[in-house]
Amino acid sequence: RVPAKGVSATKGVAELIEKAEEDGVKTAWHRLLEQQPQCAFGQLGLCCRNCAMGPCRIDPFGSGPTKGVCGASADTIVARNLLRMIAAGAAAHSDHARDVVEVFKGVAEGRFQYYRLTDVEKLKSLAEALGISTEDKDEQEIARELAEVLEWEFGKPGDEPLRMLALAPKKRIKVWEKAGLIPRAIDREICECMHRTHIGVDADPVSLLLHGIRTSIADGWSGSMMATYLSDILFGTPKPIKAEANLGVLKEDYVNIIVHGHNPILSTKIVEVAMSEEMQELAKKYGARGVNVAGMCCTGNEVLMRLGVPIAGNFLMQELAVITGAVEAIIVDYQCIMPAIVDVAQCYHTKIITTEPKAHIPGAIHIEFNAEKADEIAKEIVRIAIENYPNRPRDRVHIPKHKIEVIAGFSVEAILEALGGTLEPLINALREGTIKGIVGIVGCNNPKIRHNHSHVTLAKELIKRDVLVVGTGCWSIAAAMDGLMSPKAVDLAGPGLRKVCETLNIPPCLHMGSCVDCSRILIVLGALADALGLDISDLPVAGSAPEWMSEKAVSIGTYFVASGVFTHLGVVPPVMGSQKVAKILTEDVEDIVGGKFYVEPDPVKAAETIYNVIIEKRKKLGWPL
Ligand code: NFS
Repeated sequence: RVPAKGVSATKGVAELIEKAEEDGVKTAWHRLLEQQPQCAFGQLGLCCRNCAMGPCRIDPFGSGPTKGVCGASADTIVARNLLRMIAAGAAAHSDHARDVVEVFKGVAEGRFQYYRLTDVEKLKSLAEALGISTEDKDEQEIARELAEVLEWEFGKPGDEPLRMLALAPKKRIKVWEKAGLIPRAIDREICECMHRTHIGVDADPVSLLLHGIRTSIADGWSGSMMATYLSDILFGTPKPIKAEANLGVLKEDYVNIIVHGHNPILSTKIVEVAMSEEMQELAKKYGARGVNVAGMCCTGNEVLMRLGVPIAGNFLMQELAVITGAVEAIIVDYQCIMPAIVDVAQCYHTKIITTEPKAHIPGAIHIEFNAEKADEIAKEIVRIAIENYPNRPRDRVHIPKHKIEVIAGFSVEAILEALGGTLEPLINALREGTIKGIVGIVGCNNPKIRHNHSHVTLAKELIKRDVLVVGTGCWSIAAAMDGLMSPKAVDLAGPGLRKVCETLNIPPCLHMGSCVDCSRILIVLGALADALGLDISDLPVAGSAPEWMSEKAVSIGTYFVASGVFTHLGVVPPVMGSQKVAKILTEDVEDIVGGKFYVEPDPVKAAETIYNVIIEKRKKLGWPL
């Protein structure tokens, strides 16, 4: 049994874990218990299965083998494994971006009638930033030219830098140039990760890790950045919007549909179609009062930020949503979708519907989505959910009561607007010390640590020290469910931050979007640095992924570091098998890029250290402490 009361800081989670046990259902927490003890070689990063002479393991205590069959040392193996994690993470973000580019291109060419260019201003500003003239051109024409440039980001030949790097601050580019870290093409860097880590190629941990940094820059400043920009252009740039968070957003007498995954191309359509008169009426025919759509994980963030769709939970809550017994369908695209939801769904009536050619789950219903027929397909999917309503096992339904108000939608543009159109008020507040610094908290959940506890504790510890917290992903959902994104949360902020929040009418924790929207944080940092004539590494800022688990989070953490940010990880990464690699990541890398990793599982201690780093940076700038 899982000690339900202790596993989560979020209301409603414990009661559903207890329900799972009563219903004979296993969750990630149960499966984690079954996995104990987990392999120590794997945890240390000391296991190599990159060729068939292995698998090889290095003895961390030095009494067994110190080299793999090919002669690879612990340092080589650990660095190679980390590089592959970065490659996978960058691939996930960037392949998502590629899908958005394809739809964007289709819209530009007039092929996709169900999507349109919503934020034309953003379209023009991105085009201009990339050197595409917009004069005397209509929006379709600009979009076509932009699509072509962005398509080439993935596989362009030659050694020219990525075009999207035009959005990075000049001072950063200099740092990267000096260290030979400028990425050339997204797919190329990812491909090179795989090449370098093949048997008998790169054995030097330094050169392996530097290429990891280069690959992560391609993710943050191009792949993820593109996904954010184009999603804004297609669906609108988020503005502050009120909604609700936590499983209590599910409704007893409505057809409940959850959109889960990452890409707004699918989820936005599902929301639009489900909310249509036609579908609401259809739901009534099946005995429900209507259709209710809620989000989960990062695509939940996408539709929360733009449409105010309530968010039901973050990564570790996907199975719990099914366990409520009140969800007719979970509609997924890709990433962070546990295959387990299909197993759990077998004990209830929930239909799991996969939609992506590259993400099938055995036992799910697969209905392939395509942008050309978006509305027809979305209707077919929503209909399946509605028709499933009469199958709800009424005697086994339990929706926790908890839900809470959240203000989301803080895109860079929205933040600027709250500030009155310029960064000046924020810069002044930072300079004077009303706000001591800014920390971006991002990333997943991990059942190895108490669900959402580190997310909310770190945030609370920071805002009480007058540090403005912004963030994305599962962190932002955790913060929302804890009330940290409601105006009332100013009560938890220090006096300076409180004053700023009250003047600007913003919460002390700002929801900036999904995981690809970590790129929004980069834009804010770059703009702050430029406005002050500094480099990002000089700013009193930091990053954190307190409960990370995915390879995407490794890529994000690395591009934060690459961008000059002191970056905290709350879960120990699998690198401790090599002192050398651990030292490079937590010390030496700072001399090259100005940022470094810092690992601390305790969120209170982490907050202290992060705060001290911010104070150190303020000292160097001569700003009041
Ligand atoms: Ni990002 Fe982690 Fe997944 Fe989103 Fe949540 S688990 S790395 S936060 S949903 S991508």
